[in-house]
Amino acid sequence: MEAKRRITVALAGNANVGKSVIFNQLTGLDQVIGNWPGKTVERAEGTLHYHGYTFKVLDLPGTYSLSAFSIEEIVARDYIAIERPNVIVNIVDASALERNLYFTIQLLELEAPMVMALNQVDFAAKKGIRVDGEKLSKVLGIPVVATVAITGTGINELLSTIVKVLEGKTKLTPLKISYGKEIEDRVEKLELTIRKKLPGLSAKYPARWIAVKLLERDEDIIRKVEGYQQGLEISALASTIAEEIERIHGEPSPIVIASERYSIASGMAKDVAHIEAPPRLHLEERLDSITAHKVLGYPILALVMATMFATIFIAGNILVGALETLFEDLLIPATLYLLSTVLPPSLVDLVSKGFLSGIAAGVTIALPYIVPFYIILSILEDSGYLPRVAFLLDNPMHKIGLHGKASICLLLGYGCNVPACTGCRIMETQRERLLGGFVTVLIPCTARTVVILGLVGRYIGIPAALGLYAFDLFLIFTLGRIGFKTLPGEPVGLIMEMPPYKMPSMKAVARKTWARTRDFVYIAFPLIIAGSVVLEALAVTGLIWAIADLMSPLIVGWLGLPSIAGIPIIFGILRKELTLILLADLAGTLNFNQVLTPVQMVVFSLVTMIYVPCIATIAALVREFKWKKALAISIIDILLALLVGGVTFRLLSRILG
Ligand SMILES: Nc1nc2c(ncn2[C@@H]2O[C@H](COP(=O)(O)OP(=O)(O)OP(=O)(O)O)[C@@H](O)[C@H]2O)c(=O)[nH]1
Ligand SMILES: [Mg+2]
Repeated sequence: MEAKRRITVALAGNANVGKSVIFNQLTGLDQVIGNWPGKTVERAEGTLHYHGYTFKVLDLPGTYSLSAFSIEEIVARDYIAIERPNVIVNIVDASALERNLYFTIQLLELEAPMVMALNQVDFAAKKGIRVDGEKLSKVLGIPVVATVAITGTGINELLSTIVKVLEGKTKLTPLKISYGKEIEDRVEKLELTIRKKLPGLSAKYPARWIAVKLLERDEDIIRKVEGYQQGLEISALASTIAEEIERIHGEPSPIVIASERYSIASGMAKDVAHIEAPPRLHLEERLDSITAHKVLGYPILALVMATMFATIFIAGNILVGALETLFEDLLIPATLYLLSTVLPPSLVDLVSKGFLSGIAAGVTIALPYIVPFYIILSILEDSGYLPRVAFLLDNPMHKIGLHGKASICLLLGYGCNVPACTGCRIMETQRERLLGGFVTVLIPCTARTVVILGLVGRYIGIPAALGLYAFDLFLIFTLGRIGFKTLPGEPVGLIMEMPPYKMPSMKAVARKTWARTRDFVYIAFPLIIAGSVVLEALAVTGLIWAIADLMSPLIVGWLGLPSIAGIPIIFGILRKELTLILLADLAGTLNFNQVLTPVQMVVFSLVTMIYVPCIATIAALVREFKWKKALAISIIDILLALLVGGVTFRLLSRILG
């Protein structure tokens, strides 16, 4: 009997409660986590083996309700009702119990087999809130496990509870939600009729739930009901009943039902949560009022960004110096010496130029900037600062036809354009997503930062590098404005819950940095090495000069760069940092002073910063917006890069020369 059973477990709950942290704990995967609502935009799947079971774990996007307000909500409830996972883990934020229980009540109405993870109990305790899990469990009739997802506390107990439920050792006696008498009687009447007349639909969704949804005038359910024979009759009946409710309560029926649910949730929350001590969150509150301040907020934002890049730059430079010495004085000579004892000189040469120099360049040029960047970005993401930025930048964003949430995508873009592009789905309309994607890919990601800081920052100075970032923002604003004029339409207002500030967990930051660095190494290093080898092959065959000649009018004539720089720029489509790494490869030195003048450094960095982001981003664009739009965005970016590069070359040459 102990054959492995496959079990599906879905994690459901409000946004920002810790679903993805728990998902990562369970599956060992690395879903995005951070302190703002709406990170998970697509359901993710992972596997876990536990006590002879194979769990398929699903991380669902966060939703506040299970009404037909947004696509995610319909997706989530259809998944729960129709695909019927074996167990739903309702993840609840103990520090915001009432709002979370509102969602729990809807899950109960869907009659989903449920276990509750009462998460963030540590944060609730800091706010002086203690939730009596046992009492909550009795009230709801389902097991409640207290967890602190970021430390992994309670995760094992959660798993063993799920298994007990599966094996029938823990019985679920889920609370039946009942409304006030006038509503309750009518719901029951409608439920009975539905059960009788719509057996097909009642097999999919619980009949009582359909009744409640019809009274809530849920368009999706009305459509589904009317798709059945006798459906029209049912929806007419529901409509009459809803009107009766409206007459009694003097309010639209969906509101009457929602407020009944709220009062149930709030009654429960009062019953099980105890405010033990006055909140000790003075620091967080003060931080909140300063960072989201109408005036002070902006200089703080500028300071945060400048500090971020300056820190990355300083830390990066120290690391570059140390690693350069390590590689050039020790590792490379030692490896070459060892190789020369077994290989003929020509092969040693190939390995050295194609392989070793590629790795050395990757490690010494890229990693030193990338790792500190990831650390700082993770801290920003986990602290809760990003939603404040969204709030601050709401007005400027409206000027380019977007709203504040888009600024979160932009900020994430500094890390990597790919998730930032996908993250644009947190915006409400297709038009906003497209505009958002269009401007997001213009944000210099870490790879481009490697070029900007490693070249302009290092050889000209940090102010010049920061100047490039500022110019980039100007460009985004201008293009965004043009995009807005071409794709007219008013942006939806900013609706976003403001999560409280939190001390980022160092463990989570370390884990996230490690995951991102690992991805970088896995994806970028093979490309760096392949690029170096291809380049070496081009050099050996002499093809490199033919290509350089061919590109010379553009690269030398228009952009004013040395002809050799064209090839790294082409390779940069694979990964942006390749432009600099291959330039070092080609020049045979890590000292870029010997290859480029300061003006050329600026032009080279500008072109790299602006022209189409790497292949991975283009793929993300295709996925989100289909290939025509992706192609259009890519072409616009290439032309723009060339235009800006050529003009800058002429301007700077005139000013400086
Ligand atoms: N203090 C504390 N913080 C937590 C806990 N669980 C999660 N967090 C933090 O809460 C934030 C949100 O966690 P996520 O897992 O990203 O939330 P989510 O539910 O997946 O959110 P969406 O994908 O946006 O719906 C992150 O900053 C986490 O570090 C916890 O138990 N204690
Ligand atoms: Mg998530």
